[in-house]
Parts: sequence; structure tokens; C-alpha cells
Amino acid sequence: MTAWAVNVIGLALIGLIVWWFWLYRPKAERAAGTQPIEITVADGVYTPARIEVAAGKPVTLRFIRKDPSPCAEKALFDSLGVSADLPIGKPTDVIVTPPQPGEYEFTCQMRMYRGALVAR
Ligand SMILES: [Cu+2]
Repeated sequence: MTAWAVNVIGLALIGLIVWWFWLYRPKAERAAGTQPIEITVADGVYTPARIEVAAGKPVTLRFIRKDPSPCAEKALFDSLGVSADLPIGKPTDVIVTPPQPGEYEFTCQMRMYRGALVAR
């Protein structure tokens, strides 16, 4: 009986891990016009972490870093060749232009923070 319960808990934990790392897709936030999109950097996640934008148009992302760990100090857009330093407590605007429809990932330098621009 106890062993059965342990197995069920173990399976539930595996399911949770699979869901979090591979299946979970945060709800996309849609960019509206020329308004900057505020992205909070805290507790290991960008909020929002998925942002819908228009392809071929510059978009302003306003990073608000609350996480003091050095892990959070940069935002890198590898596929767009853009990187930015994020001082703590000072909102930092990063302007990027996704050239064509697709997904453009942005991360911290250790790739623990992860977000994506979804250009349409
Ligand atoms: Cu990091």
C-alpha cells in the first residue's frame, strides 16, 4: 500500500517536471502599437515570457529587473544579434526588430531566464 502511494507520487512529480520543462507554454502577450512592453525579470522567469509582435516592425521591450543575482544581468537576443545590460531597479528599453515571422528566443547569459518573441 505504501509502495503504491510512493509510485503514484513519483509519477506525479515526473509528470510535473515534464510539463514544466517541455510542455508549458506561457500565454502570449500581444504588443499593442508603439507602446513599450514591460517585462519583469524576477524569480527565474520573465513575465510575460511570450510576446506576440508584428514581423518587420521595431518593438520596444522595457525590462524591469528585480532579481539581484548576476544571472539576470543581461538579456540576449541571439538570433537578432542584440544584447542589453539590465541594471537593477532601472527600467531598460531594448528595441528589436524581428525581420520575419517566427520565434525569437531571448535569454539571460546562462539561458536560465527564457522568453520568446513570436513574430507574425
Ligand atoms: Cu542566468
